[in-house]
Amino acid sequence: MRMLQTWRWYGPSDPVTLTDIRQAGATGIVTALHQISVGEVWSIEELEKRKRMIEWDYSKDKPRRRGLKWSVIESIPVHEDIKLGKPGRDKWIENYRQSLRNVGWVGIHTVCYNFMPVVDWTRTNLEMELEDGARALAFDMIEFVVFDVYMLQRKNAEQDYSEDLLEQGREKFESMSDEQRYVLQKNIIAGLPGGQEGYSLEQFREKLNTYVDIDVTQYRKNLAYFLKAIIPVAEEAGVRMAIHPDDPPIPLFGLPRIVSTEEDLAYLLNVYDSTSNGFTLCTGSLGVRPDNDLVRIIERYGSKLNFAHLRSTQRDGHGSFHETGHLRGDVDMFNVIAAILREQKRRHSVHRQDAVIPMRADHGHTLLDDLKKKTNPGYSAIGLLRGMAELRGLEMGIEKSGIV
Ligand code: DNO
Repeated sequence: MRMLQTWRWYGPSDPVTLTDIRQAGATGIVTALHQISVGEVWSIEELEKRKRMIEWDYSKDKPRRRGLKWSVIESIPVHEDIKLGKPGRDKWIENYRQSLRNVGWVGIHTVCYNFMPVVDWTRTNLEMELEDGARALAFDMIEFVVFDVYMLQRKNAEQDYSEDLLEQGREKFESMSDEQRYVLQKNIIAGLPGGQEGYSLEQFREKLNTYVDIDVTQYRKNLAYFLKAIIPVAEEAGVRMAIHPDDPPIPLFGLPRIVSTEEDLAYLLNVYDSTSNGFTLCTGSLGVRPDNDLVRIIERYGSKLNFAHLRSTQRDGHGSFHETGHLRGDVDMFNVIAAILREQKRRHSVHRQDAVIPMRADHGHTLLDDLKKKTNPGYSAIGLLRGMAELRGLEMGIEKSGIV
């Protein structure tokens, strides 16, 4: 039994069309109603409208099925008041619950979301040049220090870094032109596709300030409160939640990060034990930490693995990494896929309805023709097509070899 091949589509403004996606061989669509502001209810009307757009082609005389299904929502964003544990959070939680009921009603069963404070996924470089001329997303620790300590000048930021890093950051900062500094700032806080909206430096400082009194323990409590309120509704609606790990899985800007390690997963999955309270196995996020053993995570928590983002990174050993080919780098993709297929088999044997796990190739390189086009960083068609093709080939090989 193979995984369900999905593809993230950013909606009608995505330069990658639904036809492109179909031709790439995916059958599941992963998308969100990006036009709805954070916290508002996703109505049945809006959901159905988008679902029709995805699943039916109206361009000919007669509507035809496209052969695509809206199978995963990524993401329904969580309102900051919920993350901050503010007194007003119950109103936003009620909205979230209503959105989940509506999502289940229209027949979508998987919802990916995250609980990262202030910043969603974070990179310092969106077009790192690889030796073959393709471009990749990268996180450079020294550049991050440049931004945090010398540009943002966050209070007490120096305490978070070694003397050595601070020194390298200072040298780098001094060598950078205004334009380079501007690009760095933009990459880090102007918002990446599908993530939180962007901030100016001033707005960003204010946002960070709202978290000064929230440590990891408090932040975990805020997540637990949210889960206890939404998971029973998700269960009833037939929706499986899939929390996305912190990307990268380390503390940033002194903010609490609570979905970075196996221990973090154990905590949150335990808060409310249900297959509706699951996680997204993002191998590229979790895989940045050498202490995250991905295969062990699948073996231990596989019953709650509700969605897979497959990609790999290459660490430099000093806190920096870049996104490498899907079958290269630090992620042992062979054993990861084998472990997922084993989990599928196990589910099948106990007659679980969700025996087929949706997966998508995550973040491709920018290459070939796409280098000349305007694309969403990490989500250009050709790079993802390459990643997806490699992954499905590997999956087929593993399956046919009979080792699973
Ligand atoms: C980046 C994505 C994240 C992810 C959200 C889920 O490419 O993996 O933006 O969609 O964190 O809520």
